[in-house]
Amino acid sequence: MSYPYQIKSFDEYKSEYQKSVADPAGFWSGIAEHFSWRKKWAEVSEWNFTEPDIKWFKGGKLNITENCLDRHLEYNGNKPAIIWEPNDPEEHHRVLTYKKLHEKVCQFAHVLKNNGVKKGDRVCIYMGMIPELAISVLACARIGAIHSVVFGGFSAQSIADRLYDAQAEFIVTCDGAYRGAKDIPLKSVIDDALIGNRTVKKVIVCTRTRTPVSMLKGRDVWWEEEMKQVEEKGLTFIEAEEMDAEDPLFILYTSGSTGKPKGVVHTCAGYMIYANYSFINVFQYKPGQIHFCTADIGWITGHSYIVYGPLSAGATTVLFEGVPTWPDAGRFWDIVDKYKVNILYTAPTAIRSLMGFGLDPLQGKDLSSLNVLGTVGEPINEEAWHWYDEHVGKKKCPIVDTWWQTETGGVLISNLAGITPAKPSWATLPLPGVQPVLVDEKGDEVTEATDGVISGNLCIKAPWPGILRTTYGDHERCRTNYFATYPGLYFTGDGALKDADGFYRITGRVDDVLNVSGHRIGTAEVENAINMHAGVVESAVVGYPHDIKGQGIYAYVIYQGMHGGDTELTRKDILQTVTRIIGPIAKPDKIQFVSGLPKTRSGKIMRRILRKIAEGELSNLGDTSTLLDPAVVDEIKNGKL
Ligand code: 6R9
Repeated sequence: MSYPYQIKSFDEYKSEYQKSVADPAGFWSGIAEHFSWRKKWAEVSEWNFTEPDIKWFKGGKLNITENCLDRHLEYNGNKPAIIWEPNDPEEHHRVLTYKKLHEKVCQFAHVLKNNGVKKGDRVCIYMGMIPELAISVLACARIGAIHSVVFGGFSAQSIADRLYDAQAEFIVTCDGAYRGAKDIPLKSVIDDALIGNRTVKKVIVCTRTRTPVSMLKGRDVWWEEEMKQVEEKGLTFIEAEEMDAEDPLFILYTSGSTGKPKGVVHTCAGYMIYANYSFINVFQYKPGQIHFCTADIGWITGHSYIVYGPLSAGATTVLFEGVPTWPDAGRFWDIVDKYKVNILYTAPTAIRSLMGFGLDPLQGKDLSSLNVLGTVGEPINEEAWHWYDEHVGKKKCPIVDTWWQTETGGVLISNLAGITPAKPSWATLPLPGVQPVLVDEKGDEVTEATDGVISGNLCIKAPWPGILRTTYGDHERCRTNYFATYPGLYFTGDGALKDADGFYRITGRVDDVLNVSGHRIGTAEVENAINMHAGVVESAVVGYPHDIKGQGIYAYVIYQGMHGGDTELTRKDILQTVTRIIGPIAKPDKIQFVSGLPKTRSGKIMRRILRKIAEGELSNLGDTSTLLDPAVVDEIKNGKL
């Protein structure tokens, strides 16, 4: 494949950017032309941010899997699409060519159909990082079913909530998953999630760990047996469902500042084009290169930069089952050397954790195949940036610091590898088609700079094709969350700085969303989970700086009837409760038992004060005069962990 819309110089970036702002329709239709359409669109875009109502390529008909698979078969059928590296380096890896992947996707699409899945049905996918996960995702897209991938670390309760919210009727899962030294019993978690569930009709179970499972008659079927039936009929192809450009492609749940996670909805054409465009431009992918994104497909990064972006570009994408530190902290470097990886895309938290092992794990690793490095998920500190640059990239690989969100579908602000300038810990410039603006609390654009730098809340003025369209089943929630804070603008929830060159630096969330090891977790979600524990009267959760995770979770808990005063046991019980309700990723790092929380006279918790105490800034707590009971602050300060 060639990529006529790959930007080749800084000047070209500037002119493309200008064009994208002056004539978005002309700009995006020039890119959309390079995809396979069943029917061309009538209107490039139609939108308002009030309702919001956003449409791209209206009237167009297509199927994303024809773009990710079929169109590569003629010239690149024997090229590796997916290289799968198992958790255990001793186990044999697998390579799926485009031809093989196409065949498997078609066959599994038959399996889905045979089990009653139809266009528009919601299919929950809860699997480890094995090729069958990508196959399931693509098979859903092939027949127009809406996939909702749930990360393998979420608890039964979290899955139950998501199944209910999406009214999902089908689940694809595994017996278990390997992650480092751990085996995760996925099917048994699904069984728990299905207690009391009224919508799910079928569960398809793929074998991976041979963990014993219980298979419910009439509901649960084995992946292998279902595939065998299709194979025995000699079926290797299924016609792709013709989808409207704006038909939903997937739902992905993500945390917000209030309530339960929301189901972000992306649609077929706009998402595809944006994932592809951003992949090709940010990473400067060249045909034949090996791309390794270390994210899990359970997060948006895996959707866009393991599956849809690379495959729509005919690229080779590495899918890694395990974790960076098992069997040792040299695992990423072994994978890079084994497959001659050219592009490595990971998270700052992974880099910081590997830094902690020193340089020994890098001894004897070649890494000379690397051309481009990338980071995503949270702000990268300069120390980690320089370590990545020196010890991994050997100072010859551009680092792209890619800022984006589940809601944006693809990267919005980043340097383009080797094409536009990099600046450590700055995401730098917006991609063509993206118009950021920094606003103050009132929503007015900030123009006043301090020392050449403007600071404000990051919003986007106009839609790009990959923007979310709604939150599943609750459009009003989408409006209030993203489009109502500053009328006429998409509000990201992040704060940012902008320097005199127009470069952006993302400083972090300005709402009650935590970013722990690059995972988004709402403080309210964690509080609700803690409050489920019998004996907890009330709790308040804030973030605090954490050397490796970026942010840690600090919980203040009012508790009654402590195990005869055994706080250690109570602490463990609370952690257990949070693990059950959400999953291990939401476990507080610190729990401080308190007798009261600082509240205003109207009963609002003053989180600002709790945040400062958690950060260790005890001397400057600001104005506490509006508190109902200022004495409580001293008590909390004195008891700080
Ligand atoms: C892709 C992804 C989104 C939040 C986002 C921001 C933070 C992501 C970042 C970054 C600074 C970067 N974030 N990339 N902050 N620099 N390069 O991570 O999506 O899980 O939805 O998280 O992550 O705070 O708002 P998601």
